[in-house]
Amino acid sequence: MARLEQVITSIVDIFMEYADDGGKKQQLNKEELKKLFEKEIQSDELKGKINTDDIEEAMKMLDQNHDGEVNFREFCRCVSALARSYYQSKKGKGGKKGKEAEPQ
Ligand SMILES: [Ca+2]
Repeated sequence: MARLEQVITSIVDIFMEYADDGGKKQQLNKEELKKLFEKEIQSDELKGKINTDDIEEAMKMLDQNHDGEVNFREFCRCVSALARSYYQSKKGKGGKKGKEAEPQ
């Protein structure tokens, strides 16, 4: 499978695996979200972006429709936010400052 396809199917598979773990299906509750972050995010760089110690806070940020759980749409938002912040940090590190003056 091509790399991007792997990523896309992984996002879906990971969500479904943890969402169906227990409780309501197709939704991540607090315990499932915590387990997912702990097991599926290992690098310090990305770990630093999510406060896994304070899952209440993480849930509050991700739970856009305030039903107390994270649905697939909310999970995707989280993944893309992580990707964006990883991109920003990578770009900042290797990039030549001054050459690309991008408005924030
Ligand atoms: Ca929700």
